[in-house]
Formats: sequence, structure tokens, C-alpha cells
Amino acid sequence: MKKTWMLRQLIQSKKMAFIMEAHNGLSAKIVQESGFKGIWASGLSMSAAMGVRDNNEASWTQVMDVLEFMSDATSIPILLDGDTGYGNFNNARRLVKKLEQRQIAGVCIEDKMFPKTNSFINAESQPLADIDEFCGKIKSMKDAQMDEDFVVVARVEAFITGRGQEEAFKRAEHYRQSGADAILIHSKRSDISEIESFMKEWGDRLPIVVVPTTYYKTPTSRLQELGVSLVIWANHNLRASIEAMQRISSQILQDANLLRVEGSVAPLEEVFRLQDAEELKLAEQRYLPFL
Ligand code: SPV
Ligand code: MG
Repeated sequence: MKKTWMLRQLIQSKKMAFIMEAHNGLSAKIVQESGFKGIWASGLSMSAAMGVRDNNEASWTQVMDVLEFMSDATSIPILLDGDTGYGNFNNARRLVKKLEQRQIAGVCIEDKMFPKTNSFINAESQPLADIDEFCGKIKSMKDAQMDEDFVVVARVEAFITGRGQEEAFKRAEHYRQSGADAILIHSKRSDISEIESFMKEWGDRLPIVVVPTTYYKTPTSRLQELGVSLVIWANHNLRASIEAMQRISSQILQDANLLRVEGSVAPLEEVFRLQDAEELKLAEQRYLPFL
């Protein structure tokens, strides 16, 4: 089954779906094994894992290299957080071409300016993209895709930057008319009032994607009632790994031995299993002479 088709089904199905953040080949594989049907290649998480900021400090080809490992390690679809498309329409349409070559199922672009800043940092002072310019970008991406099922999600940052419902709705509607396959409506509030008012007005014009990082206390059943199509758990593997690595590193430093940590980390056998070391053993028996 094509990954693009699988992502399209997740977004278009009546049943609300969930995708989970990954930021490298290993975390992508773990997301798949845990049972998720799709992966969010988070810009925040990939940049943090590379040791840089979520401000397009990593080049788009460096992001592409990470994606290639994630895609090779998995068979479920990946939705890339493509930030602003890394430039103007021309950069964004070339991005689509290169993503398709690596079997990435879709990309989400946000209506901010390059270089972007994470939505939870100085949100109110972040400039938004010009609507017509952003619409041209969406059109160029849809025109560039070779696979009809490749998904382009347009992300509306109006609420994030302190603008209201009217601006959010106007932008979403323009992006819909420009050919976006879904709208990601983002909010930094700890309640879902913005998402709620948007959904009530939006109806079922186009599938809606949300990222409940800050309004996680809202039961997900409420999002389903409102008609949300796709929920992104955006950064929790990264945050889990930070906490685990900080704990283990300081404990080993303090103890100068491994006695207290050995039982609380994954056994080496688990690392080898995740790398599929067994397959290489079998291949060697088949292909290497004199074994
Ligand atoms: C990301 O995961 O990088 C996102 C979601 O874009 S957020 O961090 O909420 O902006
Ligand atoms: Mg991001």
C-alpha cells in the first residue's frame, strides 16, 4: 500500500486518527511498533535532536537526510512538518518533489515567514505570511506533486499570533480554495475555545488537523465531537528521551559505575532487535562464501 494513500485515508476517514512525533530512524520505528498509523516528523523535535533551534538553523537538506532514515526504517506514512516550505513557492515545490522521491506521504506548511520561530516562543510578535503569497505556495506544491495522493496540509497560525477567529477562518478558506488537502488550525491556549469556535464555523469544508500540546486536558472525545480529523502528538518522544538521558547521564556520572542504571535502560538485545541485526545474520549465511 502506498504511504501517500494511507495518510490520505487517515485524514479523510470519518474516524478521528492520531499520529505521533518522531525525530530520527529509531524513534520512527518505535512509533510504528507501538501501533500508531502515522508519524509526525516534527520540526521542533528534529531540530532539538540535532542540537539546534527550531528556527531553520538546520538546512532543508539536513532535514531531508533525517527523513530518509525515518522513511527507510518504517512502512507507515510520515507527515513532514515542513515549516514555511524553506523559502518561497519555488523552494516549496522543489521540496515536494524531493519528498516524493523519499516516500514521504505529505507535508504541512505554515503561514509564517522564513526563517520561522516555534509557535510557543514570542508568538505574538511573529509576522504572518501574506495570504496571496501563501496561496501561491500551496498551488505550486499541489501542481508539483506527481502522486495524486500526496498530501499538502496548510497550517493557520492566526490564533498563535493573537489574531482572532475572523482572520483564522479567512486564511483557512483561502488555503482551501488554493488546493490544500487539509487545514491545521493551531492554538496555544490551554483550553479549546479557539478550536471550538473555529470548528463550529468551519463545518466539514475540509479535514482539520490539530496539535493539542497545550490543551491536552481536553478529552480527545471532545475533538472527535467537534469533527477533527487528525490529532498530532507533536513532541512527546523527544521530551521523553530528554528526561531519560538527563537522568541516566547524571546517575552514571555520580555513581561512576553502572550498578543502579543497568536494570533501568533497554537491554542491548533490544537495540539489536530494533536494528534488525537478525536479518543481517541470515543474509550473511546466504550471501557470504565460506560461512
Ligand atoms: C512541531 O512539532 O515542530 C510543530 C508543532 O510545529 S508546534 O511545536 O506546536 O509548533
Ligand atoms: Mg514545527
